[in-house]
Amino acid sequence: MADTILSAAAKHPKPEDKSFKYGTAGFRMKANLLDSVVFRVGLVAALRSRKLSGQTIGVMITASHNPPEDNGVKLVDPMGDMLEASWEGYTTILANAPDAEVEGVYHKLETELNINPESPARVIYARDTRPSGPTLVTALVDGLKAARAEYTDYKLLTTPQLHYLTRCINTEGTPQSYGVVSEKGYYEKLGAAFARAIKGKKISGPVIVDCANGVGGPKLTELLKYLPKALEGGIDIKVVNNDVLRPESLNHECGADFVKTKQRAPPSSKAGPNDRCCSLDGDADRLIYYFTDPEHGFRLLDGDRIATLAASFIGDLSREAGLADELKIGVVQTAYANGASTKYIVNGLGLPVVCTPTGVKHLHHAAKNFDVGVYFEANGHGTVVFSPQALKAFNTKSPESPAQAGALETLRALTDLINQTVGDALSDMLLVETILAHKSWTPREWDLTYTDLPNRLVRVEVTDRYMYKTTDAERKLVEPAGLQEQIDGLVKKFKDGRSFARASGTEDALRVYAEAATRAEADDLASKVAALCKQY
Ligand code: 16G
Ligand code: MG
Repeated sequence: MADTILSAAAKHPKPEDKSFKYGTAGFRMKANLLDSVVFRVGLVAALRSRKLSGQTIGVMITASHNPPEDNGVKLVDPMGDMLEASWEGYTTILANAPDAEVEGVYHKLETELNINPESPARVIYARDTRPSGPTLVTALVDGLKAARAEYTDYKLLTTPQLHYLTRCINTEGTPQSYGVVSEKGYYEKLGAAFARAIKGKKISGPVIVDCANGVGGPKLTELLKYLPKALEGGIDIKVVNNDVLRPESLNHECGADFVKTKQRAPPSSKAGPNDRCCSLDGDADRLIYYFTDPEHGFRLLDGDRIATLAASFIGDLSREAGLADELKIGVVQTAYANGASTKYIVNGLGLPVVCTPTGVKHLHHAAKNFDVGVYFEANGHGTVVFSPQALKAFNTKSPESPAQAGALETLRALTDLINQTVGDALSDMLLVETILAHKSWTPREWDLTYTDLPNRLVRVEVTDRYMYKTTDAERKLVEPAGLQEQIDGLVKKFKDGRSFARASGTEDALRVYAEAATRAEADDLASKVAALCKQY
């Protein structure tokens, strides 16, 4: 078997002078540079599965909100979590080995990690709609074959669907079973849970869903078949930007990242005043809501808003269910969360907030320390995770009144509706729709819960982004020495000022975020901090 890896690696040569790093989004770059990387990810997936005695590992080929010519690849652990951190390092090592050494490095990892080469290796994979996907799948399969893994091709899926399936496979037939192992099983689970969650409530008007011309479009269209229809007291979903036949349209002037960073609706939007709109990103793991207020113009309801909405709803339900004292509910955010949202959660909702570094794995991990852990990045990626104790309480508490029974049933429905493996735009959208229906809120009423501080995010080109090292969940720089003191000095001059700088984990740049009492001050603070950082 040994020379199989050697000869297969030769068919997928590594571009010379190129080094790769498994970062917050796995490997992501121009698709034509990824062939060798994806091949080697196939090898790592097999090793990881063998290390875990044949539990199934997921591989997703996607570049999310990046332009169509990019692609990416990431690994999913058995419970649907992001790949364990130490394995990011092993994956990076294998990705950077010269072609002739791949086999040696593979066996070295096998020995060092104490992996039995005779253990079974099982892998499932899927991809988004990018034209480069099928070729990269070929490279992946060559890697899986060379490592003698069993594999299943799930073809086109959203990223969260692959996370869901990975967990389903690994829990099948156990008390922790997460659902039927099929794409249809996913739709049936969400559809049934949504029907239960909105029972007796009315969803007002349609919701317009911008699918970024990505894989979310066909998948949402499929999901619709499993949802209660508007005429039967269900939901009226209008799917837009659902063109997966013109690859160049993917994420082009539409999608969650466009809406969040440009702070405006996609130019193609035909939504009228107060129409409820939302956007997914290219692999449907981010969700952003918005509407146009006739008086105040475009209004963004981002990940912070979804987190506060979910936390307030689940907090209320737990109280109604008589479980408030038993369950620890908390919210996890990053430094990008608007200061007004943090204040609202702590002072308005009376819930604790934890801040972690950027990247889903950090938030997810911290959320697990609560019984109900609500986590969202401001960019719209997030979900809610429930502890075994919370699930047990929802399922076993005997209600003392019809109101308590109702609250418990809604909580149980939510645990099925919410994708607990990872942020899932389709599931999150049904969650938001459920909550708005329960509260009888329009987007405007949702928007009025608190007022965002004006903020600005700028991308700064620097010679070496690795020079900038942070602490305190990326809110403070420790290197270069002296820079943080200067930023602090600037921030003090602005009312409600806050600013931080951190190196991007996905591109060669520094990001500077600033917020302040007025738009002009936020812009001014951001550009001053950016200029300061550039000097170093
Ligand atoms: C990745 C992360 C996302 C984060 C973003 C930050 C995952 C699955 N995705 O897309 O959560 O917000 O990176 O990018 O963790 P940046 O480091 O370039 O600012
Ligand atoms: Mg994404």
